[in-house]
Amino acid sequence: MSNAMNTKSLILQQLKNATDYISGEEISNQLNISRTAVWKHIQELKKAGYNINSYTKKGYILTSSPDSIANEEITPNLKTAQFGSSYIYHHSIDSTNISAKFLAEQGAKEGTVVSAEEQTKGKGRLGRLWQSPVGQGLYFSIIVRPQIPVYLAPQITLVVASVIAKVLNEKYNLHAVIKWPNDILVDSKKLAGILVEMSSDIDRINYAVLGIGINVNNPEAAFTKTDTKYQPTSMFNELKTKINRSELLTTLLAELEIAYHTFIESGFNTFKPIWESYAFSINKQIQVTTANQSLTGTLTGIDESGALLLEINGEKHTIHSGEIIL
Ligand code: BT5
Repeated sequence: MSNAMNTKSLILQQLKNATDYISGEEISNQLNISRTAVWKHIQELKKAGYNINSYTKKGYILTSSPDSIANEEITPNLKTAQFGSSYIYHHSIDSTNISAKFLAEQGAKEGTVVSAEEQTKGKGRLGRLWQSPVGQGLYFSIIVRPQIPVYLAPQITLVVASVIAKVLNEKYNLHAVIKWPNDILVDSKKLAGILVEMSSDIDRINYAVLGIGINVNNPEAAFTKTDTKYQPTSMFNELKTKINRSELLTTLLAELEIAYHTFIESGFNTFKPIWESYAFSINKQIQVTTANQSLTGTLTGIDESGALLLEINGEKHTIHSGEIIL
């Protein structure tokens, strides 16, 4: 965080903690900056959407904060040691995954998070697009450097999916399920997607970028129905109430950090039952398309590597990559 950002954040914290007006003089004394500097930072906060009333004799009072995931709203509220300790926020960006990959190549530390209010080229799998309208969803990417065998990398997507499903169910009361491998659905509609991208040698992962997109406060009309396969939904659509995105993001970062460390230390076995407990259509008939065929059978679970297990006429099939058709 730059010094200017730090000071702005500190002023904001003072305003948030104050129960009444706080004078410019008091802020300037506490932070050891001039009153003009205080005034300038206040103007910047106002521009960023904070409503701050000022009276010459009394000072400043914060009357409302924007629903923002800028540093000022995230950094002071982080409950993590690593995830988000370097937090790079953009108002608008092509894709947080593209940016995170670039930073990872430059040596960015594990746990670096890139987020944005809007993505102009949000990425899905296989060159698909992720709609990322400004200020409505969460779009963020976490850089990790897992020391695990390359063939186990697909498990990372499943760990992330388990965490998102758990948080949505337990903290937000949403009946969210995981559609293998990377979709989070509510009521058969897509609420969130995960895109894990990685760089590796034959025997070693250099880094992985965990890209997460969640529809949070999008009104239904916000989605362009580009693809009829997926009916989108948002937390707001389902719960009929606005969600505080910064709180959701800091909660997810905390839960993801714990899960990631458990996964690295103890392996996927801890997550397999959690994943299966949230799995969409478990023990039901599903149709799966892979690169060269379409299969119909009963989804019985996943194996240790994270591959999908499908039973067709009593025979077990293992599917490493593909898509479940709704
Ligand atoms: C995904 O791909 O679901 C992965 C999405 C990952 C997005 C995050 S946002 C932060 C990070 N930075 C990025 O650039 N990406 C990641 P896939 O399974 O391929 O699904 C893509 C399909 O979902 C599209 O073809 C549409 O049908 C549908 N879709 C697109 N935008 C959507 C949205 N906002 N909500 C629901 N469905 C959507």
